[in-house]
Amino acid sequence: MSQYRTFTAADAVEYARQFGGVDNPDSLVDSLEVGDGNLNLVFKIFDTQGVSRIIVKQALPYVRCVGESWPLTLDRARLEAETLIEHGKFCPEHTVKILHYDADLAVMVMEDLSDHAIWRGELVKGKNYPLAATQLGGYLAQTLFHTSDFFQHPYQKKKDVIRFTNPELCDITEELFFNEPYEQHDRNAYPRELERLAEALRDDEELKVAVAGLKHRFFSNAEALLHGDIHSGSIFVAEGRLKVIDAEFGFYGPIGFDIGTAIGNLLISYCAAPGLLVPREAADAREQRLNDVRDTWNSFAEGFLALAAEKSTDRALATPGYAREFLGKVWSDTIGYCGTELIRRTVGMSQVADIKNIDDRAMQVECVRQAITLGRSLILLANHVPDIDALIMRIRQNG
Ligand code: SR1
Ligand code: MG
Repeated sequence: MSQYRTFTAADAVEYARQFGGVDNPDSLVDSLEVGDGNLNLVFKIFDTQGVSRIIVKQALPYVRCVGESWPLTLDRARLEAETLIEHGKFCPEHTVKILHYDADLAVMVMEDLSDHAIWRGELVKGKNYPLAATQLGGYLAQTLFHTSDFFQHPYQKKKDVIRFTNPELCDITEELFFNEPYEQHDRNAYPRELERLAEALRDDEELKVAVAGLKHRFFSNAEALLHGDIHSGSIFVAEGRLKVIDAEFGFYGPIGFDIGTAIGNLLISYCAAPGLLVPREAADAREQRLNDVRDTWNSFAEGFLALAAEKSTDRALATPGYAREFLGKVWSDTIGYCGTELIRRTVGMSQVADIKNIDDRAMQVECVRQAITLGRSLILLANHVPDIDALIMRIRQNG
């Protein structure tokens, strides 16, 4: 019988004392539940000085932002911890450190990152972290290369595809990214002023065929162990530092999904800037976001190619020229998945602070309109944008 119980604040302190690995466990005396994501409980554990020392995170048996009417597997805590541990082997500097996890309690203990801030919140404030995008591209290169067939032994890779099979969390993505925004659905949450634009998505057969292709590859292409939900709310930043958290959507999927999701959130910030900042600051922020998009892709692509040249273990995949050809397909997928992220965050259920924090209603609607039209163009053009310069040009043309 499962020993699962939902933690109270006191349970979280007791658990951190046992499993936090701190020198003086009795100094941990207090906790505060700070989870503001859609799914889980997150406790900060404080010492006698009031300093936050450690994080205890527990999965609930349902989707937190909806309630018990939407049950959700507790196995996501194991999947999250094991994905982060796996990514941490290959990119420790940019992956949050997991100190302990327990699959039965669906709980994990991890390093405290209180000296960092969530990147989305910083983007909303117009704060720039010039190294963050290059670091993010580096994290993507390291984690995606080392868990792929370029590097993994074929037996180990197949075992890991099974270990990281994540049907319930993938089902959320399959619905929220690839179905609901393109149909009438109760969970959609776009502004009523954009009904005609939403209707145009629903009526666009060419667009829906392209989205079907992206969904099909999400179902089938077990290319690498993805983070699976790498948006700016899953990334902590500080001056010169970046740490990725929240990998419960981890599974073996198409590499372009992670890169496209990450870039898509930078472009949501690009679209939202005029609604959040005064004009001069907004113009600067938009240029910074385009630089971030360029740096993320270049850092990923250069990192992946260098790793492929140096460390490919499969004799056929190591053939000179193959990694570059493969990256061409990853590039097209990246643009397509980036488009679906823009649309699902604006038309669909999972709305983000970049848009929600815009006070002026007319401006908010315009920012959403821009994100939707950009998302649609990117999905349709995914196979026809030759390189990063052409992508940046397309984004500028969108307005
Ligand atoms: C029901 S969960 C909605 C969204 O929150 C998570 O962070 C993922 O992005 C998911 O799509
Ligand atoms: Mg998350």
